[in-house]
Amino acid sequence: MKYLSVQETAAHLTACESAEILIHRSPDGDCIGSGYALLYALRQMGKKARVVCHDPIPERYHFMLPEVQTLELFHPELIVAVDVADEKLLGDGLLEQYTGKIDLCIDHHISNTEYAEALCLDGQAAAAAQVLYAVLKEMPVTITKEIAACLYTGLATDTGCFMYDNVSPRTLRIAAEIMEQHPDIPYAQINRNMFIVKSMGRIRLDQLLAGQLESALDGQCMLICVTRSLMEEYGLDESELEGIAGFPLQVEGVQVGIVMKEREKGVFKVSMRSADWVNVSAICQTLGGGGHIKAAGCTINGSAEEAKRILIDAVAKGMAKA
Ligand SMILES: [Mn+2]
Repeated sequence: MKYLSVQETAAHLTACESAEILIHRSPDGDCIGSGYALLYALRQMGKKARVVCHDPIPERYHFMLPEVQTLELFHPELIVAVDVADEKLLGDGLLEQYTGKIDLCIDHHISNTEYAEALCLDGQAAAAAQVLYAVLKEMPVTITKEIAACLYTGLATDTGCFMYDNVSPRTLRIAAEIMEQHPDIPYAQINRNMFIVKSMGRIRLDQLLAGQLESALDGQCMLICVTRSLMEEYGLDESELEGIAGFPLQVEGVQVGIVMKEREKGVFKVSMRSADWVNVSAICQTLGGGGHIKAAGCTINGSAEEAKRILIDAVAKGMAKA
């Protein structure tokens, strides 16, 4: 594995004839936005490119997708992962297919497992879109309206609409540059669709979640468990649960918020968020996961009660160490 600078990454991408772009499973605004921004950029340069994801792209992100998908088969010269901290996050089928074959990774997760042959990592960047913007600036590419909309969506979604403390002057400058160059992108509408609009089922779920909050460690840790049966009862799919990770942190006095989502029976996908001083990336790493200091995740196998105990134990240890 070797680390590449933004310039070297740009040169690598500029030199390739075709690329396959991998994004993580349960795709979010940042990996979709970054993945498609790169796709548009490569196609603009006359290269063949496609984005590959384990899961379908949720409907609220469809405005970023190209009108014409390539049906043409090609053998990609370069395999690029974007916003993928760990190969495992590609999802089962893709992991099998691509493991050990990823040429380049563009990422902003400090916990990146260095699985790709070359890595362009900026652990300070608020979003993969922020890293990609720097890379695209070094390529003979015009930041078109479609690329700009993708990058903006990546920045907005990974920063909670420019609210989290991963936002830096650089993040805001990129957003400002994009807005200056493309005043006709419906920014407010994108923000509204990403952060305000929810399905009726989701509104009902929020209500239900409030009733399900479980307090641990003297109220410093707050936990919610979303089981399959709950999702079925409320007619929800996983993409609708995307924003709930921050929900437990809304409670006053909470330092660590945990949301457990049952992906399949006995398998919980866990999102952990820190309000202030607790490093949840370090905690999740002790459980085989990782992420950012204030936003991380892992997967826990077992019954809901077992998983809760494991998580609360790990948080208690992590808080004691800090
Ligand atoms: Mn990201």
